[in-house]
Amino acid sequence: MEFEQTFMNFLLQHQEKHNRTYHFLVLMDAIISAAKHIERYYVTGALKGNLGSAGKVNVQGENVMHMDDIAQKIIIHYLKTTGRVIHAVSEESTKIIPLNEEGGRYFIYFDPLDGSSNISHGLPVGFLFGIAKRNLKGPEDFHLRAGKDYIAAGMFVIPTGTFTIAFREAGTWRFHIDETMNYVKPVRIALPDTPDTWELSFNATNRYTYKKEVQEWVHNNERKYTFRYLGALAGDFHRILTKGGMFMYPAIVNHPDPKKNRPDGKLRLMYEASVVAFMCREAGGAAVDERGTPILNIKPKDHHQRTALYVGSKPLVDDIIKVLK
Ligand code: FDP
Repeated sequence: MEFEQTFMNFLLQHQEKHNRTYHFLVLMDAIISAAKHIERYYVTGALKGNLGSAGKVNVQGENVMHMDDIAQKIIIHYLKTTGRVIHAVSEESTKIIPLNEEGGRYFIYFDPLDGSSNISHGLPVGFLFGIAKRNLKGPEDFHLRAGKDYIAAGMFVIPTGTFTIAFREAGTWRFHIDETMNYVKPVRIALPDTPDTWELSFNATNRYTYKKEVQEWVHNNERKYTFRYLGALAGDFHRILTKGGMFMYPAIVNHPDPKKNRPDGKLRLMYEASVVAFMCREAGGAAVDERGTPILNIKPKDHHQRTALYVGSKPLVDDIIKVLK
C-alpha cells in the first residue's frame, strides 16, 4: 500500500519549519472543509436542482446561481467556526462580513464559485481565496490589502479534486483529492521556461474590443501558441501554471455597443486577479494590469474593484507590457 502526504501534514511541517503558529492551520482546515463540502454539492447539483439560477443579481449586477448561494453559506459557516477571521470579503456580498473583529487574526478575500457560466453545465468552476494577516506590529488598516501583502492565496478547481496554494516566499503547490477525500501529494509548481508548451487563454469573442495595441499583439502572437479557453479563471489559470503561457482579460474599450465597454477590466482585483497573480509569482511568473502595473502592487480602493489582467510566463508578460505602457 502506498500513502501520500496530506495537505494538513504538509502545512504542519511548513509552519514548524518556519517557526510559525498553528492559527493558520485552523484557518486552512476550515477552508479545506468548505471546499470539500462545496464539491459534494456541486457533483450532485444537477440531480438536486442546484445548478440553476437563484433568481437574483449580485453586487456586480450578475445573475446569482443557486450554487453561488450554497457555496457562500458553506464558506462563511466554516470560517466562523475558526474564530480566526476578522473580516471576510466575498464576491457574493456587497459589504464586508465581520466575523471576529476583536480576536481574529486574518482577512480573507474569496470568490465562492468563480466562472458562473459553467455552473449550469456542471463544468469546472473555482473557489478562489487570498489571505492577509492582521497587522500585529502597528495600527490596523483593515481589509484593503494589495496582493503583495497576502500571506497565501489558492484555488480549488471544482469538481476536479485539485487544489493549488501558494505561500509567501515558499512556492506554489498542487494537491489532488484521494479516495478518502484528503488533498494529498504536494507537488511544487514552476512555470516552464521553454515556450514549446505555452498556451494563450482569452475570450476570443472580445478580441476586437481590446485597445488597438493589444489587438495587434494578439494578431502577431496568437499563432505561436496553443489557444485554450474554458471561461472559468481558476480552470484556465490551472493550465497556465503547468503549461506556461498567458491568461489575459484585457480592458474592453472598443465594443460596438459603448455601454458594454469595461475600461477598468472585468475581473475583481482582491479575490480573482491578486489571487492568481500571487500564485503565479510564487511559480516564477508575473501579472500586470492594463497599464503594465504589477497586479500585486495595486492597493485596492474598494473591495469589489475590477482590473484588467495579464498573468503567466514572465517573458510573455514582459512582452505585452511593451504595448501596454
Ligand atoms: P464568470 O463571469 O463566468 O463568473 O470573473 C468571472 C469570470 O467568470 C472568470 O472566472 C472568467 O475567467 C471570466 O469571468 C469569463 O468571462 P467571459 O464570459 O467574458 O469570457
